[in-house]
Amino acid sequence: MLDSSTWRHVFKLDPAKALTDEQLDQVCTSGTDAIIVGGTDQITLDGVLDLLSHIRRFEVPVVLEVTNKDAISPGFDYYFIPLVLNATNKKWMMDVQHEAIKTFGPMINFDQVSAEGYCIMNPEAKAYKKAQCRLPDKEDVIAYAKMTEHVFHLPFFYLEYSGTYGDVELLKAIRPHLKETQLIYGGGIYTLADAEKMAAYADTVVVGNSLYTDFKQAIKTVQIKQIT
Ligand code: 1GP
Repeated sequence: MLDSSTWRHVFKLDPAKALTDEQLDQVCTSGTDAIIVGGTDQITLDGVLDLLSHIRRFEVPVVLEVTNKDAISPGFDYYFIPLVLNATNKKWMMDVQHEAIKTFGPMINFDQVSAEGYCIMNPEAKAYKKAQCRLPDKEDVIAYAKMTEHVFHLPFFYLEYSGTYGDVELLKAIRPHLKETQLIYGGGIYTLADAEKMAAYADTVVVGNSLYTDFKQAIKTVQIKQIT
């Protein structure tokens, strides 16, 4: 069974984007708690397998965040299924996941599968547009967090600002409402200081895009594990 409760820092790698082999080695040996492979656009099985074959040579746990059922592969430690809570199109809360379980059900080891309650907060993010999200206010977000913990009993609530740095006050407001469900923050973390601010309230911070734009700074964000 997955024990992610101690994960403070996670890198997210996008199969549609490129790092050098040397950079990938550095990500895998950085001391991050896990690597999530995931993205929104142009996620192909080839891209997923390329990353998996590289990361698998290291000990770090590797997770596939399932966004395209045609790019699902065995060989990951865990599979995270995003349920987009603020999607107005039910397809992204229920239907794509249903289709994937229907197709792959007989092959799935459900001990490796966890659902993430996603709340996408950046209207410019590809995932926001794709899932036709509605922008929730603070009370809405807190209600989503409570539903995630008390109604759906999901292991993760993911406050997703993908591509932009989010509102730390909102994260702070969510914090007291989640005791069992792990609070994940992701979006616009470029520096250790960015990571530190969010890690004050999030159980886990996710660093993605900055690996592709400012690798040196991004890799240093792992140091929050020592200082928080
Ligand atoms: C994306 O939350 C992650 O799903 C990380 O966001 O790419 O903006 O770092 P960034």
